Amino acid sequence: MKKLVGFIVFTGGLISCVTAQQSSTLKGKYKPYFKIGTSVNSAQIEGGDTKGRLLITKQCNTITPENVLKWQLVQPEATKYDFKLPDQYVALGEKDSMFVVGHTLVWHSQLASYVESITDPNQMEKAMQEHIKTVMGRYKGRIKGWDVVNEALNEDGTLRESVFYKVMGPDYIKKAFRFAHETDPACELYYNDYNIELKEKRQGALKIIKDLKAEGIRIDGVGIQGHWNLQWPSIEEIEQSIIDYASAGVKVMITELDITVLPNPWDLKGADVNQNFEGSPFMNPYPNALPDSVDVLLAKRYEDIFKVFLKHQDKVDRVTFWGLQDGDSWLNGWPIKGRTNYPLLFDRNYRPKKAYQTLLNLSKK
Ligand code: 9MR
Repeated sequence: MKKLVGFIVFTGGLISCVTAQQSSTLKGKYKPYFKIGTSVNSAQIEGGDTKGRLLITKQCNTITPENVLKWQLVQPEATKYDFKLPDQYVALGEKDSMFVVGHTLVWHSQLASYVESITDPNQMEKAMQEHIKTVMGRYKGRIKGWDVVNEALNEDGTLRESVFYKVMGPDYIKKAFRFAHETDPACELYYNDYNIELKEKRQGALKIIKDLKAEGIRIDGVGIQGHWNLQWPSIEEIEQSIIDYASAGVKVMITELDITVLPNPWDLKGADVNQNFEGSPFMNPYPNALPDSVDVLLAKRYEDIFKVFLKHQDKVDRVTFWGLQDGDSWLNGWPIKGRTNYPLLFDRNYRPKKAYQTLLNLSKK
């Protein structure tokens, strides 16, 4: 997109106005509209992945830790914390003045085993409070927004029977948000989940937001994870969910965006397809390179998705990709191990793909 920028260049005594490309980076391009981020992994945090580190700094103004702040890693035992990588993560974001996100405080997955064995409601509440106060408290004022509760819903919009739900009942969500707000009153607090752009599950997420607000409990944003594919979900569903969440009074964030280009075994009928297709060329069609035709489809899909984000830029606060380059993506190992997927904007050599160029050149219309 060409945009006349308001500065003047002196060239050999001549004065001329400059028509410039709006920006040569994603964070620059989308700065007027929403933040652009990526999840960061241990190699990027520790510095082993120097190319990755440079690219993150260049392209992003917000980061999310892919794993290092999850309960199992940061507090593996009731009295044992490991803040080595989380400390480095926060410092990495601060060094370049990025908006540093915390992911995630209360989640049934990647949970420490001592929590899984708690059966007494008071003890569970104490464990939750302790975890939130200690982990969130350590980064008070530095981590600017936290995924307080992650993936609390079933696909039909009812509450998942997680260990927190079973032991504490449905109010565990309110308690988690209260503890978080008490710990860092200035911090933004989010509910984060996948498939909550779909109609049924969206009703569940809206209920969580409304119930919190009805009791005056702080919630600032909803995180639509955005683990999508080339056809699904529809742009209409994405758009409607942005509208519905904004109407409920929260900021909309796309928190874990990636687009798989591989066949999905769960779309197939029949049992045990996962095992049957393990290692099969049918399920891993591009082991060496992404065909140009699919690269084009991926770029088009990203374009369609970002058009709707731009259309609702007054409601969308942040778009974070789940991984920087294709080699980093969890989708190489899920739902089938050992595949070669291409869901992101940069290839395995950190080179921008067509989708990147498309997003950089997209005009807001
Ligand atoms: O990308 C993460 C992967 O490295 C972990 O093994 C996995 C464990 O559950 O979690 C992945 O990230 C998840 C995120 O924390 C929450 N939403 C779904 C993401 C993909 O599974």
